[in-house]
Amino acid sequence: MKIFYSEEHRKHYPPFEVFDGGKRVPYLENPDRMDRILTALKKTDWAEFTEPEDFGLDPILAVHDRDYINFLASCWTEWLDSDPEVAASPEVHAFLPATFALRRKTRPTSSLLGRGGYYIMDLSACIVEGTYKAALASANCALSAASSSFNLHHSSFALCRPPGHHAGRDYAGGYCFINNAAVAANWLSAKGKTALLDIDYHAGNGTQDIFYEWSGVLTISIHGDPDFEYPHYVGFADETGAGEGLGFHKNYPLPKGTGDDGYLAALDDALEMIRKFAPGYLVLSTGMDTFDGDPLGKFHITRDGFAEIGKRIAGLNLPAAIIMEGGYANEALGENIRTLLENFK
Ligand code: SP5
Ligand code: ZN
Repeated sequence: MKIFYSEEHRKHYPPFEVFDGGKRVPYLENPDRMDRILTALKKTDWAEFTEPEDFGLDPILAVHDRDYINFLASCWTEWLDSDPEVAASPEVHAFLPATFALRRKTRPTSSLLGRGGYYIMDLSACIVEGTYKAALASANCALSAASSSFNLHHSSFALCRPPGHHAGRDYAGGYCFINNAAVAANWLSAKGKTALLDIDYHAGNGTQDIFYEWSGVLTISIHGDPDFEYPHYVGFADETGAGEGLGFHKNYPLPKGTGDDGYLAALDDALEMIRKFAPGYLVLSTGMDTFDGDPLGKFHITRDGFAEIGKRIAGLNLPAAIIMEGGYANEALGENIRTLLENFK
């Protein structure tokens, strides 16, 4: 199986994020996550590591706002220029605005912090020097997997970092900057009918927003109920698409403590919906933060659970572009991913 991977992610390593209550903690979405997965996959005899191709900006701009992407591209150098002393201090060393845009008709104002509050939805999408290049390389990994699904009619894995499913058309959030899975699904949808299934623990709010009013991609997300879990405001069961997209989005909000059985029941329902849609391609937003003991999750999926989840999804028999999203139990992450991927090789 082809594994699309770029070393470009390493310089996207913000030193901290801010948790609820204001607690500053080391950035959980860290390069070590990739090292754990690389180590596990290198032990197999089927992982074929490949550099991503460069697809340019067009397929990214097909799902993202141009001004937002320009903001990501220049944010770090503008931040350094605007206040070199603050920006370079070891206490700060990340771009993280402290003001948020209100839910009224609003606009990105011209100052950097005005654009930051407008384009970033929370305190876990810190921008540092390497962020934009890492995000582009990550999107190219996803596009390479999509292109491989199309050309080889076989599944492949995009080892994306930073992840993408919380990023919307014009916003970053939840460690995500460019919505890799949405970029890949949109690209694939021009080749054939495409379904996107999101199995990250958190609702795929960005993906939902991007495709909400369009019937071209069926989007489904299985996740912790937003009634108690991040991203808090998106991912409810009654959100099923709008306009032309009505009926082409489905959420499965699940309770705290969900284990293998409860999860697999929701998954079977989702797979049935995908079968009825009869796509030619599948994009799988793959978060491993549903794992029992993940520091950000409240589900109890076991390793055997991941084997079964992988087996059932692979049973769709579709060329899948498997896109890495979250998963923060680093010690278990590599083996969890290997267990899931075994089914698609
Ligand atoms: C891609 C992905 O999985 N992004 C998740 C981003 C979640 N960020 C919200 C952090 C909320 C922190 N809550 C702390 C609970 C620690 N026990
Ligand atoms: Zn997640």
